[in-house]
Amino acid sequence: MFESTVYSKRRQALRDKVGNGLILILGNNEAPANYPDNTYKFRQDSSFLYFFGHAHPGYAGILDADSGEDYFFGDDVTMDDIIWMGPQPSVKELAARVGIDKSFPFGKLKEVIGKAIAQRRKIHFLPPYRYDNMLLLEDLTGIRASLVRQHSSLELIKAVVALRSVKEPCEIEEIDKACNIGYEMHTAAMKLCKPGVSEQYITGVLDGIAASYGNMVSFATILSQNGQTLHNHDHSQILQAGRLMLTDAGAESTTNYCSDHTRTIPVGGKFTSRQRDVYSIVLACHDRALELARPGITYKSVHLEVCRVLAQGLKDLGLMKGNVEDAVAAGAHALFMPHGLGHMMGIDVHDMEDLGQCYVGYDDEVRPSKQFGLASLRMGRRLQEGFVITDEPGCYFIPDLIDKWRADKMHTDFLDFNAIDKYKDFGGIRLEDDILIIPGGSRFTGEKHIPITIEEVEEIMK
Ligand SMILES: [Mn+2]
Repeated sequence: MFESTVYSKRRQALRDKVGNGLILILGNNEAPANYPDNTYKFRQDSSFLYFFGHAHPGYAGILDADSGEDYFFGDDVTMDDIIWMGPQPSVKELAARVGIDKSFPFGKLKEVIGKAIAQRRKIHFLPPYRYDNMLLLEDLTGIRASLVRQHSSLELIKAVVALRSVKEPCEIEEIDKACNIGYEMHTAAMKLCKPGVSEQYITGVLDGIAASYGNMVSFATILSQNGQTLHNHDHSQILQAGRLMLTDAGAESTTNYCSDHTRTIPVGGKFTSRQRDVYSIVLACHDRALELARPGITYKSVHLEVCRVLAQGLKDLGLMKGNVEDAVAAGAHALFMPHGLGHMMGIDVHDMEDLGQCYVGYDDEVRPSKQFGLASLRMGRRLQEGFVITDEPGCYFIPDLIDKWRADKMHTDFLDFNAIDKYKDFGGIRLEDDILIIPGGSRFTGEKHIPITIEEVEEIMK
């Protein structure tokens, strides 16, 4: 946790932005896995962490934008809890640690909300993504659980996005720590990536590293020889010489700040010449984004420039043809890169995705696209100092997609399907780093940069 003033200042800024009414921020609760007492590892709601700090289940907070007061709700532990879990701080103490002097039992929440509704005051809440909180909101507001998401407050969503998008120095320090764990994970994967080793074993080692240095992985690890499947969670393969292994993995710091890196490396430690060709193109894309990312530029324009680098590289390789600018405008390159260049990162690996991607990555100026590929760009708007985003271009050969586009005669002016067919056994390459936007440019987050050039990767895998 940070100093209590960090949270007091954030809540004051939120009250100022929202202006009036009650702002209700719900924490998360335990989620049973296979019976009530055997739960998934607990993860607090990220907005609750941001404004109320505490990473334990069973709490809620209210900010009164009219009176300027904040309330913290939760139940003190019983003797039975102490016997099983040990002594715990009182709710009053927890509230004080985040600068709040008014704390109440959880049951009081309904009374406070009910009174405000009776007074016709606006109740602002964020769109819930857990079903128990949808049911709680139904109980508190009278809005049916299936409809509560639609009644979430757009003013509150926009205010939270505005605050959480720009990272404070104390947050950047935590993201750097998460990235340091990411370095340990990815360099371990590079050392283990040998023929005969199972994907599952390396995945397990990485998950263990995340848990041993910090909190846990920031999302389910993607690790596969079949890197052409973008989010491949199947780890059933045994590594084979000549294949590539794609690892997209990250960690959470002890305060739940995230990292998210991807590397694609040759099983056994030496790239083939065909792998070098494609890898060099993706690396050029990655580096181009770094050159361009700075305050004031839209990330959509960076994405499109990266797509032009990709298309030019694939044209030089004989897989694409025609005018590169036109090919990218038409979306032909999306056969090879059907996803976006990156997303925001913070207390969530896809930061604030629960609040709505159109509010996090887009605004009145930059609107989401419906074009295949570009539609998957999570972050399009103008970059600001203090944003933390990912730079993650890729190049994939997805046999089913290639066959479909060929059959549908898609973009035949720009794609040479006879040449592309020869790459259907290639797999996929993605390279991802996390960057902080600083005056005039960007910097990598974390102390050490995970090997990324062909020389660096082959060196560490020796
Ligand atoms: Mn990512």
